[in-house]
Amino acid sequence: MNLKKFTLMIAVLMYSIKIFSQCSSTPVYCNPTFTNINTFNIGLQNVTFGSTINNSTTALGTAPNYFDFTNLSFSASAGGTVNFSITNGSGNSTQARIFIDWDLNGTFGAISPEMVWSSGTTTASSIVSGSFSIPSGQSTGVYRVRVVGDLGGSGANPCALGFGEVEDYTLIVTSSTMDGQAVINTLPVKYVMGNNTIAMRMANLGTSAMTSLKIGYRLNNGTPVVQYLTGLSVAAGSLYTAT
Ligand SMILES: [Ca+2]
Ligand SMILES: [Ca+2]
Repeated sequence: MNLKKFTLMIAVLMYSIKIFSQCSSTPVYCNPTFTNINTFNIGLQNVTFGSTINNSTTALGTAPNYFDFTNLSFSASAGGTVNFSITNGSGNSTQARIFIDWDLNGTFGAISPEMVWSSGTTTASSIVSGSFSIPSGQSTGVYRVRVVGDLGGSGANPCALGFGEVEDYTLIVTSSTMDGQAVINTLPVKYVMGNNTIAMRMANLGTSAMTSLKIGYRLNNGTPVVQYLTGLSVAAGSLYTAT
């Protein structure tokens, strides 16, 4: 049995009839802004990463233009290679780019290394593909990936677009010597009086399947609660959400 342990500390502020909790160790990323929101069919019709992500979506250019798919993940080890493909929107020429926040500072650099790939300008509905490498010294962990599709020549900025769409995904950099995981977030962020159902999203950073979990948490400096989850089958380099 591959036993893994999480410890989650939840800070709680208690008000008269409601309890609010805020707990997040992940960076906060910009919500992209768009100059032109209309049915121009500019954006991303499909995105693939490795063997685990093949996500077909609309690409209308109408609101919403930003999509959080960070519940979808792909994995690779440091020094490894990731294959990907992007299908442009059907309406206009598109420039697509992929960004990864390698240094986990909450921003995407506009140039290499955090802009890991750029398509130049390609025609509507083109399927553009390629690969990028995980830096050889990259730390094991969970990373935000941002895919941007904008009107050809517009620059495909990660935070401010002319047209198009933005989709975020999760990269898990794994290691054979790593047995740990990361708590990515907890849900809900707002608690009510009485029983609350909480969710914890975790990443298996190792290269073997995870079959059980030990989760510990403590509220308001109270007695720690430890819970064991067994019978799991969480593949190496993938996400798991416990509720
Ligand atoms: Ca889309
Ligand atoms: Ca960064």
